[in-house]
Formats: sequence, C-alpha cells, structure tokens
Amino acid sequence: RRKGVGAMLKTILAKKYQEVKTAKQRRPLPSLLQDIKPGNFALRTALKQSAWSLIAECKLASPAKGRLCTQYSVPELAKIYTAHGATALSVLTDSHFCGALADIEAVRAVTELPILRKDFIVDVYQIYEARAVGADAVLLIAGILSDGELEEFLTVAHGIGLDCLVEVHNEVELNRVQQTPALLVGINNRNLKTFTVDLMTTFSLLPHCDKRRIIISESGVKTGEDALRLKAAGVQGILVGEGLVKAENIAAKTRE
Ligand code: IGP
Repeated sequence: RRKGVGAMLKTILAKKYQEVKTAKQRRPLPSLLQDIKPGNFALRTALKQSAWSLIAECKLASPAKGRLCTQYSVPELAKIYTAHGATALSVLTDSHFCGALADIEAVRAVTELPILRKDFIVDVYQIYEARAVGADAVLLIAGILSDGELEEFLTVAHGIGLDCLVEVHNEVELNRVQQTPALLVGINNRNLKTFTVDLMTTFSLLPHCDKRRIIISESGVKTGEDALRLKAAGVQGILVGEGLVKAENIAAKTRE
C-alpha cells in the first residue's frame, strides 16, 4: 500500500516509524493515556459556525522549499493569526518542516482557537500524543494509510473527542474516504510525491464530494483571488501555510 510514494515521503515515513517507536519506549501508551482529557470536537464546531473558514498554518519550513519564515516563531504566528480572524490553526509537528510536538503546547498557551496537529500519522499512538498536548484534531493522509488504518484511526480519534481532517489528492482516495465516517475532508492541491500544486485538484474533485461532509481546500492558496474562486466553487474553507507566512503583512493577509 505504500508503493509509489515519492522519495521524500519515503524518507519522512521511515523516520516517523523510528520516532514513534522511540516515543513509545520513553512513554508507553498506558502512561500517556493517563494524561488525556477527551476533547469536544472543537474544530468541527468552529467550521460549522463559520460560513467561510481559514485554517492558518504555522509553517516555518518545508522539505521542498526549505526555510519559509525567519521573522516569527510558531507561537508568534499563532498569535497573529488568532488576532486577525483565523477560524483554526494548523501546527506542523514533523521535523522536516522544523516542527515539534512541543509547538502544540506553545500554541495552546497563546490561543483558544482549535488546533490541528499536522503530521504524518501512521500509528494510533500519535493520535493520543496529539490530544495529550492539547490538539483538537489530527490530519490523516488517505494516500499513506490502508482502509483498515483509516477506519481504526478515525474510531480512536473520535473516541477521545478529536476531529480528523482526512486528506485526499485524487478520486480514488476521495471514494475510499467517503466509505468512512470522516466528516472533515481536505482536498490537497499539492501532490505529496512530486510537490506540484494545482488548484484544479479541488475544482475537479468537488463535484464528487458528498454534501454531508465539510470540505477544506489545502495547499497552494496564495491570493485573495484564489480564496474567492475556491469559495465560489463551494468549499467551506481553506488551509493556508506559505501564502500567509511569506506575505509582507501577515496580519493583513490573514484578514483578507
Ligand atoms: C499548506 P501551503 O501551500 O499553503 O503552504 O500548504 C498545507 O496544505 C501543507 O503544508 C500540507 C502538508 C500536508 C504538510 C498539506 N498536506 C501533509 C505536511 C503533510
């Protein structure tokens, strides 16, 4: 099932399995579970309450482009996004994006907005970890998970009041996800194997999305005009990283 993943993705996933193993040794699951207070599905609540949503990503770097933001730290970005009207925040916790799990705690300390843990989730342990540090949701990438894993991860997350944004990049993945109870579906405009970005991904998949799900368009949204086109096409919100952190005026861009 993980055949055909790009070289970069392969490297990231190999390291991820290692990290999860180490984390489990340091802190076995039963001990981690003692720290967990169930969430209250804060992300879906926020998305439902807002006619148009922005999930603003605290993205300092990416494997394809290197450093994106040097001016601000992750919690500083979180503060700006919060003050200027973001609906929710996405916090990258993978080392290839200069992220760490502790970033969630740092962001939790400066905002009340729902927090999405953005990482490559390959083990239920990471879902509990996310909740233990105060996240309200996790990203699940359909392209790296089997149907069995998707079902299991959704059940575990929903069982502790955590939402899942389930990411798809093509019609096959979308159809798989629509066989599950996933409520929040992210259409990733970036191909994780080649890193090419095309908003057409959203426009072409949207007609195949069933109306009961909340659809978020992710990646490659650069301008207010991009956002308006996506809104007009019928998505409920956008997830933006680079377009915000590289803006000259991040506050103004968040409001836009
Ligand atoms: C944000 P952009 O083009 O606005 O910086 O993209 C986000 O969609 C992207 O960071 C992302 C991602 C992911 C990162 C989408 N899916 C999976 C890591 C893992």
